[in-house]
Amino acid sequence: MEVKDLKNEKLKSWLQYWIDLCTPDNVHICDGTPEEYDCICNMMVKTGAFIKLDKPQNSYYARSDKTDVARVESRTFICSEKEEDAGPTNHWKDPAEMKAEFKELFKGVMAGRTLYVIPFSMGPVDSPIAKWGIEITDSPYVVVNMIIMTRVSKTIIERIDSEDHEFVPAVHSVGYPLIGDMADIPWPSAPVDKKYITHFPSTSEIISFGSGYGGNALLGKKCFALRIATNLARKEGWLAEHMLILKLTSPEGKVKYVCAAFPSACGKTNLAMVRPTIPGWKVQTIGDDIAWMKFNEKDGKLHAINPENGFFGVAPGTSMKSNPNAMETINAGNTIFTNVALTEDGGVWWEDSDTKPEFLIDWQRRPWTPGCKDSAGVERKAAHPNSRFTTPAKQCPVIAPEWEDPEGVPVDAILFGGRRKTVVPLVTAARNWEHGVFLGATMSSEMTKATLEGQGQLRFDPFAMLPFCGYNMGDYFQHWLNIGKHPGANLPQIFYVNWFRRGEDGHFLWPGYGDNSRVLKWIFEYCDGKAAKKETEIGFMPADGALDLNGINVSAEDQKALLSVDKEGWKKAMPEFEKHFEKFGSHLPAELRAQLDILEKNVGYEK
Ligand code: OXD
Ligand code: MN
Repeated sequence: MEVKDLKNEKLKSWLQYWIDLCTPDNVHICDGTPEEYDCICNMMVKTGAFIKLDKPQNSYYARSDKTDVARVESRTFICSEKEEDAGPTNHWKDPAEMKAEFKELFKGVMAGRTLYVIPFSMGPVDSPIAKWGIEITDSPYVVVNMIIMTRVSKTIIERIDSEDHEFVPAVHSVGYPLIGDMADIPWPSAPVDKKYITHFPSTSEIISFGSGYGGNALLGKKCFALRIATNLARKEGWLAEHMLILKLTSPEGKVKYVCAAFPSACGKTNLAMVRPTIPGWKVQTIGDDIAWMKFNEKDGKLHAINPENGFFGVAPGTSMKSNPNAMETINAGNTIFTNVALTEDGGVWWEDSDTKPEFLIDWQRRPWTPGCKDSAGVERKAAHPNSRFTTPAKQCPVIAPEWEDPEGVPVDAILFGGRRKTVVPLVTAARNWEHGVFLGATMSSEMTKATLEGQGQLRFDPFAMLPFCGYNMGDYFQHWLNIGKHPGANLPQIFYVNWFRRGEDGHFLWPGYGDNSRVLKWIFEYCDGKAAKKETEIGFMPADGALDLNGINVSAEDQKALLSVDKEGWKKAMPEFEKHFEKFGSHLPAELRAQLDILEKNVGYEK
């Protein structure tokens, strides 16, 4: 298939516009087949962009430019017609001005390169919850990562062409044309102040310039499945969320589906694949990062799909101890590693993994030995802290058989949570939907730096969506409240969890990891109306003795701290809650203001 053969005017003229502007040497329409994947990987090995690893099998290694290592929130923009619609938590650019700037930036930008056209589905191709997109990119690294992370197929472009199927148009360039006989480099990208990751809600377009890394470039993930999808979900009455999805099976074989939103670095992938420590309980994975949930009119429940097809996980900290199922997924092969370290025997390594190598080549191509320091005397990490693995979800040993069910799975419980050393108990159940939305809207995590400095500053990250909500966050709160009013809705129960509470001497009060299944068990019973619970100032909590602690040692004192209300701590936090809500001005729903008033009254806070 070639662009000239396309019949659909919208599709054809969109593609032709960008081809004419970017002037690539070649155009390649991707089909997502294993042959295409292998062919592009081999080509990248030849150009030096990839190293083929000896282990795991069929796996590759890439090192980025050292200035292009993470999502750049400061260069991420919502280009709504009105600035107010982007809201106080997003950066905004005028859409017409942005497009005018892109006309210049993209002029000839793919000279010397191939323009790849990637047709993809977010979610199982024919799911009523799935959506389709086409990403144009000049990065072969993006193509092969997209083949793992989304469902790429030729059928999608053929059906867009013949059925006029809706699609999200997404354009990406690394912003590094090869002019004349200029040689390419392993990781082309543009300087930070030239990078743009932009979203146009009124046309559902995504345009990304200058970065080849992760969410900046794999446009199906954060740009489409969250920022654009939140806009579509608001219009169409569903939810696009930064949540894992897991299947929880009791020893009696009863099943519940749980979604959970935690900010980055709070263990979403670990919980999605957790190995329970309580006999007979089973956890299986549906997704580890994003959930799309739509009402199913038959049972009135929100049904969730994982729109992704792979895991793009942070490598450091992933080990047989923290997440054996993720390690098995990776070790099954077919994985792309980015910015980790290389071992002498042709494998990869990162901090806090299972081995202690004596020698490595670090992510910046330098020799590394344990304890080696940089020129400022600071111990050097071998892997970049945001180094990643891209690996197919289907390789996960605990992937649930229904993970690709086009109808999605009926959600019984939604968990919110963050990393809190103090105040926030192990688990709280919301009194009702509005209270649950309040818990999501006031989600917070301690900023590590602030904590080190002893300031205990909270960073509010509502619904773990701070960098991912594609419109005014206050209106997004209202959308969540509206979902609760859906006629005939059979809503999930909402909970707030905190695995990270510490004692005064700094020790973790809760063992975490596999033992988090004990909290999942209480949640399971709660959803069935069978959990022993007590009502408190902040919601419902496990009654004394209700949490299954058989076989672990949590002292009576620690249990008390984990499962009681620190009224003084809550009282002290209220001014920060007030400040957080003030940001949303007239967009803050009255119901949430009323929820804050209830909390303040319950904990005895006077304004
Ligand atoms: C991610 C993130 O990469 O949340 O998933 O930053
Ligand atoms: Mn994420």
